[in-house]
Amino acid sequence: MAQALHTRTGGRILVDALKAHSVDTAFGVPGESYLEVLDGIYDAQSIRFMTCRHEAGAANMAEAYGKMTGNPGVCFVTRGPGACHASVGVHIAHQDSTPMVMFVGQVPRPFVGREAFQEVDIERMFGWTTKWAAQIDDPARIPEFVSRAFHTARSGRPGPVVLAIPEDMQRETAVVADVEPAMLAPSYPGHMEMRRLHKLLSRAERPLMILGGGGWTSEACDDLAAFAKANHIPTLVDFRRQDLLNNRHPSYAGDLAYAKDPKVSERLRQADFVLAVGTRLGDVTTEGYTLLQPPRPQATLVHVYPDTNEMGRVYQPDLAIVASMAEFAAAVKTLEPLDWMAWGDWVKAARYDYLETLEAAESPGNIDLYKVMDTVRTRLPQDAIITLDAGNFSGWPQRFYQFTQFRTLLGPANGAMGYGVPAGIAAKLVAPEKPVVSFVGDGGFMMTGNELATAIHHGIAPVILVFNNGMYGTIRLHQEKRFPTRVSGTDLTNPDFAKFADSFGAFGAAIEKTEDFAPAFEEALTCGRAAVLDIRMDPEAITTRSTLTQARETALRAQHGGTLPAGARTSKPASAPVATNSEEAPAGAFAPPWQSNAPTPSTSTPRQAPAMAQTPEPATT
Ligand SMILES: Cc1ncc(C[n+]2csc(CCOP(=O)(O)OP(=O)(O)O)c2C)c(N)n1
Ligand SMILES: [Mg+2]
Repeated sequence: MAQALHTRTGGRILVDALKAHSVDTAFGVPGESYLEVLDGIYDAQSIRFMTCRHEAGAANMAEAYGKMTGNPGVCFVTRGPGACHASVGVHIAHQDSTPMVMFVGQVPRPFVGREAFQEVDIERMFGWTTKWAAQIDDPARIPEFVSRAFHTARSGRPGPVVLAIPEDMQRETAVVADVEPAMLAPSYPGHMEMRRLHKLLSRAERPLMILGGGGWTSEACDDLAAFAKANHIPTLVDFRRQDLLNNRHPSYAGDLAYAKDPKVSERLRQADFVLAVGTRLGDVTTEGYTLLQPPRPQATLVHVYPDTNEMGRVYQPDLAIVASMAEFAAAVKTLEPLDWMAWGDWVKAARYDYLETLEAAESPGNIDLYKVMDTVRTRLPQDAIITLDAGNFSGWPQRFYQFTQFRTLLGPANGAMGYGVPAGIAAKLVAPEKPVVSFVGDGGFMMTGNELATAIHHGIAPVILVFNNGMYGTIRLHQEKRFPTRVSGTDLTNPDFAKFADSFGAFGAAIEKTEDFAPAFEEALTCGRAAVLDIRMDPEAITTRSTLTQARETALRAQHGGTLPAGARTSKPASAPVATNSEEAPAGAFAPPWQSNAPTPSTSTPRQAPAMAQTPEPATT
């Protein structure tokens, strides 16, 4: 397209390049290192700048935007400190294969390499976690760099790109034309490969499909659902990818998450044919590379992935198909359906086992978390969006919420705490007409809960459910398994989250018992502003399958030849610091901190002080 060329500053050229790529939102925390860009955005009617309160929040929102839309989420941060804060979002985008483009205001070009004020070497810092990290030194090349960034972020295996933009480069002027938006270059599976896939599948007795990774489209999910249905193939999904196949589909057989149903693990071990689509067959998926043996798995492996570099990285496939998700799914859907009677019982059992996991789980204490999940599941429409933080609480939504539509789940597959709240804000920004519910632990909430201010500032209304157990529960559980009764560094003193929310101008309510939840949830969904429900759960409800005490006692038994040592029994919830000797802690010591009869607060619980070891958890509410 012919364009009238005129002189522009680098900042303006960059904003125009973003406009050319239809960028409508940029998340960030301002810095004096990119004033020219902020000034360009001042005039750009089509780009809203979402001012955040911490760069981790901004980068997480940009990542979630990328997951929600399939287009790169754009983030702006300032030099070293901003880039360092934001790096968690880049790591999420990397491990979750999410398109993202982050710009870092950089020291002036003449200072580069002198370790100037706040300087960081962007290329080295982000060398491992990005698909591409570079610095733009010439304003005339901004359109070229932005074009490459958008191509790179979306093509093949999607991922993050980080570009440093020196502040003097942004001020310099150039005469340069804008580029056309980046084109997606899909890769198609070959005809011969599809025939071979058909043949390998026809020989299977216990086939399994695994869906995961990034780069999916709604059509791709529909096409694979049709293929799974026509061939009755039991299908598992990667950790936090349950929205790739309708959980009510007759082939859906569960997710390869942490703390999954052991039958799911067994199913993958038993499979004689695995069709892995989009998944890297990574650490979590394969339970630390044990469910499939590297490099040559016991099952026939067909690996479909959009990047040739991933093929054979850990597992040698029998058939490697380099293809993008939509193109592979469209092709596989057209294969002649196979006679599935050979695996009829296998698929039925897989589905049955999954349905069994939905049956009510026991939840100790005054709040029945199963019932909470039942309320969430029945109250929300199917297009509601769920965002997850990292932590054990996420086992409840991951197990009991049924995802039926694509892009209704945003969760950090890299297990980064602090994701849930920013992701909820980004999701509600992108889809204001849909309910957005964020699940987060008390630990994760205190990492990025400050972004409530961002939600209020921009009028965004996610519902945040804080699973408050007064501890970094996940680590506490690991601790109890490895070092039973020796609680170290995992207990927390929390503010009153309902009042905390209220102080931001959000709706806040404390949930003390099961019956409190449904009316509060209703109000949260309909109040028209951001809402926080502080679910003061029993710390015993450490997973959907076991209590904290059970985990501790199992570990103690293992340490003591199968019997529980005298005085070691801990039958009450154990959120409080637990006796470092094996004597039973006094009864009141295990009361959750918010219970009215909880003992007097103490401000610290030094690890070394034996007298404090039996001190109750500080009351905070
Ligand atoms: C950014 C980050 N820091 C630390 C960890 C290690 N970690 C994993 S889960 C967890 C505890 C989470 O606590 P909380 O959010 O309260 O959830 P809970 O496990 O209690 O349900 C920690 C510290 C992590 N995954 N991410
Ligand atoms: Mg917790």
